Amino acid sequence: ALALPALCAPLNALAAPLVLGFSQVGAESEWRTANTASIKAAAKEAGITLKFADAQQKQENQVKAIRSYIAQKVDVIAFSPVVESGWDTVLKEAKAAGIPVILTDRAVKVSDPSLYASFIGSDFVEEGRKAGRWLLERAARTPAAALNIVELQGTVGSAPALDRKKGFEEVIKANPRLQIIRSQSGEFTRAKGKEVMEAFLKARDRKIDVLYAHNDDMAIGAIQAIEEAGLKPGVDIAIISIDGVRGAFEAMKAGKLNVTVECNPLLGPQLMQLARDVVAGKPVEKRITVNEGVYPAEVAAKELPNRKY
Ligand code: GZL
Repeated sequence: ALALPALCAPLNALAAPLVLGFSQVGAESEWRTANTASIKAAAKEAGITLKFADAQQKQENQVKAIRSYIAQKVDVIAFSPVVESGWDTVLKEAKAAGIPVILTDRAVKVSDPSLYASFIGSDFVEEGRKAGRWLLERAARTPAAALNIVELQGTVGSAPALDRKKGFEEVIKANPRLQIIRSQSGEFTRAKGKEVMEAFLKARDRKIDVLYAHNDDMAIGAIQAIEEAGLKPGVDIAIISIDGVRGAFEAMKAGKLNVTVECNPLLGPQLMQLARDVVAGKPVEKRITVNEGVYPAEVAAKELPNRKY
């Protein structure tokens, strides 16, 4: 009998590692690539077994992945919801299976907030406000009659697209000379951002003074379209974007982008700690935000070597 506890100890030490099932939006942008890398590296570092699925930006693929994690009886599920709505059913299934769910990066609109344990991600409305404040200050220095803005929105129905639009419009309404004359989704990708910007430029009825892009990848695609139209991005058309990825700092160094609002993708370590706490039944904060800055072109060259994504 004495030997038994000793025997058990090593077995306890070898207890199965925590299993986390993660459903990722896709691989649509530099931001997403950095986010995925952070999650995978942090899981390895934490000794957590990560099951990972890329949904190619389709909600039905995320629902399928979450259902497969429920069937596999993982310890905890986490996901970045591609759009805000349509999650009640599958989250109720996870709850019925007794598997806690953590939201990362983007939020959901659900009937019952107990359907998820915690949401860790940026405040997208504040990111939109920061973009608007930069433009307000610039407009105050530019005594032009009006500043016509075109907007490249993120994925239709996604929290970042809805909230970045909301925050930006809330701030720029302080200056009636600032008008959004066209707004369309570029789906957070360079290719679609370029395609939509080409269409904006072809409609020659109104001069375009400013581009507000909900992420750097669409801004970088738009920069190509602006150059192909014979205009100078960052000069003829001021460009404001969000994420703060390396490509944005390189574009600012080249004088083609005016400012990027940081949106931190490096959520991996915090997610792993949150997963452990949730599985251990520890109380966790319902809403965890990350601190983020604003980087105008003037600081790009100095800041570029410090960038982690
Ligand atoms: C923001 C994230 C957005 C990024 C885009 O947290 O959801 O999705 O801004 C990414 O680059 O595609």
